[in-house]
Amino acid sequence: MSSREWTRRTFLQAGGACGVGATLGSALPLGLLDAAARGSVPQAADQVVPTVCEICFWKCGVNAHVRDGRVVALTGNPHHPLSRGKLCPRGTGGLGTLYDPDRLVKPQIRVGERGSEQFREATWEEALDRTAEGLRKVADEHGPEAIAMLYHGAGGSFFKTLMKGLGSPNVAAPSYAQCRGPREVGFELTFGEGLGSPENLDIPNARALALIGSHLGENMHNTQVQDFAEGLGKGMRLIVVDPRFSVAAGKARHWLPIKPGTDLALLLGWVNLLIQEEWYDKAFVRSQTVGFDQLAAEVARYTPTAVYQETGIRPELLVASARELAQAAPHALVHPGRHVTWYGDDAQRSRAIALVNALLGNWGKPGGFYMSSNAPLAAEAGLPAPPEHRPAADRKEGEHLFAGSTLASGLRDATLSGEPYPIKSWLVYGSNLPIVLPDPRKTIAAIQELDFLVAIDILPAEICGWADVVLPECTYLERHDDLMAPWFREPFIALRQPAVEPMGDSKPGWWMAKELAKRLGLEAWFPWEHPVELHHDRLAASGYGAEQERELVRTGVLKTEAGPMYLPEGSDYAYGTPSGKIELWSQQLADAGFDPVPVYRRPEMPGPGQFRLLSGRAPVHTFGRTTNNRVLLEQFPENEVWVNRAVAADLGLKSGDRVLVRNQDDAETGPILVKATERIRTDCVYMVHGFGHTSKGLRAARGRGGNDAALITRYATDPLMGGTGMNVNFVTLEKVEA
Ligand code: MGD
Ligand code: SF4
Repeated sequence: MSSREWTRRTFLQAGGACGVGATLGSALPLGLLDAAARGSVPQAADQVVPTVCEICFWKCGVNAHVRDGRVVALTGNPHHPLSRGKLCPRGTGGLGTLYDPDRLVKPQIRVGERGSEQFREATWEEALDRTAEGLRKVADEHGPEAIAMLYHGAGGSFFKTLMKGLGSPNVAAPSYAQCRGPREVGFELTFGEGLGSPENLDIPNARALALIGSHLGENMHNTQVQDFAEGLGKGMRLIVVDPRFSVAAGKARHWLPIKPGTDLALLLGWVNLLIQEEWYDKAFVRSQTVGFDQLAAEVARYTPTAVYQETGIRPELLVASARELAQAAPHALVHPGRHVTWYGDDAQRSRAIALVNALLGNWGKPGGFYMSSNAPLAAEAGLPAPPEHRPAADRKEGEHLFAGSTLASGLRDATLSGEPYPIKSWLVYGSNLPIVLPDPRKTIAAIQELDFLVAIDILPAEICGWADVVLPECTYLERHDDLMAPWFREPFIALRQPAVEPMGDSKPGWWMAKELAKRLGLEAWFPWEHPVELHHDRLAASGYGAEQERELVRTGVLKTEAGPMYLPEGSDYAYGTPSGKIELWSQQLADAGFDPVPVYRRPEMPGPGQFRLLSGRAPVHTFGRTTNNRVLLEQFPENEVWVNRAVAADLGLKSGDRVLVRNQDDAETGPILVKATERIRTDCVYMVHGFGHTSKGLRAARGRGGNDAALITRYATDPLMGGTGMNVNFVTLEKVEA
């Protein structure tokens, strides 16, 4: 028996190999007990299949309860370190995605104009042939680098392999330049490493936590919200800096209702106070950092009074909040945030957050940044050497020097300009680009420059309406993806495996990528018949045996031994910076012509009658991905525009009215409901992102609420790394008469 036959049989015996829900003897009572305790699932389900959630990108372990070939409930996998037996409301509502009546279930080929959303159904054979032909033609005429892949989600890994085989480096996810990229850069420049996902924050043991616009609880990352609740339960003191009285602010000891755009001034004010009052951790700073004297000199001008003039935060509140952090140090944290692309100074603002944390001396300490570990997992072996290729087209030489990943917005811009070289085809996997990238007008113009666009999606999202070919993927509950082994405080490997058969003629991404590879002469990049063989090979090469493989299939998780979470007192940590220390003053930045210590520069402020547009999350939705999910829509049917109550009264508006929101470039969205509230400053308005869809196929989401992305026609590019700050648009409101 070959190792491949053995693998397949092992997986089949343990269950879940081929798209059929598995009968999991030992997982059944565990899953049911857990769920029954929460009273949320039927008392008797036929099968429980442990797999990995994809309603957002946190990747919790989910147990799918299957009866008669249908998933009837989703519960948190108690074995999985990220869910610990619980899901967030979005994860529980994943059934609304699985059984969405608007799902794509047949391949489609465009028949009308691009963007007209007119398609005919096609066979897989025809759709794949057409896709391979489109890609091949572009590669032949312009070189393989003229094919770009824009993606979001774990299933993208198989298409990334395809891109490697083709010889294109132009692969990007918007989660970098449109989300947490600036934060990674700010921390890399200061501590020599980024924070990744999940971030290594020891929130349960923090005695003080400051949130800079991170609206934990509305922004729902399961483990982090559990940690947050645990920390608060243990008496953690909370400081919330937000122009809006968020749910988290309701639990805070100090709410700092900051003027939007001025956080960097506030952070530098905290740095200055920690130094001037000698509240910083002197021993830590002496042994672990360089550049303290230069930092102290640079920040001396950010006095409480100067900071007040910019931020509107009263000096005594600035001092009290800094003292709160200092008193709890080193068990105190300033949360680094996640979606930090706000004003174009985002990498420097993140660096300022890193500086406050450095002065609190919390690196490697309980209640600070813990040391993550990950389970050993070998990369796929035996693949051919990738072809030589040109550098990525996302930026020009010498531009955005500190970017650590390819910029999705940069690939869009290269498509539009043809510089540094033409991009002529997009392979889009699970990313609704007209809503995800700032300035949708540019995105549509770039699409018009393409010779070929293929979209791989589960729903007829807006991007599909612009595609030449649409390939329907089955959902995360119907497919295998590659193994996952994230860095976390408890290292583990997790398996995504199907609970039920794919709906209609939808197919897993791995199958599509492999079929395309065959047509493109790249079979050598997919040397397996089924991903379980890939899983087995990677596990075997990492030293895991048959019993561990079975455990992974049976419980969805394989845990390994964790390294120490904290650094021993006095230990010599080798920071990944050029100096090997935490860099309070950055030579790297100075050499590149940037501020070695962040400098606050006042951003443009809204004019008379205008409001700055801010956006955020709701606990039951993930961007625009869930706003067609009828289960979740029952809980949060549409977004509202938050307006300060006094301002609303001046404008003749009250809660429940509908308005059109128009920006400085005359872009418009709505009608959207008004929420008149004291919980927001007078100079800004706020809406939850992800609503206001226009695609005809999204029958539940279409025309519901307002689309903040339509109003983001202006953005500020981060000079260090190319992130796109989006909170730079100003809007007015116009009442729509009923
Ligand atoms: P934002 O969405 O930008 O980022 O989560 P966050 O890190 O929280 O947060 C917006 C908050 O910032 C709002 O409260 C807003 O009022 C405030 N804000 C806006 N401008 C300013 C300012 O100038 N200064 C300050 N101090 N505050 C400001 C993002 C995170 O959420 C990410 S990246 C993902 S991928 C997940 N997505 C997601 C989801 O889609 N749905 C739900 N429910 N949860 C999610 N969690 C994750
Ligand atoms: Fe799923 Fe919620 Fe976890 Fe995201 S945070 S993976 S939606 S359960």
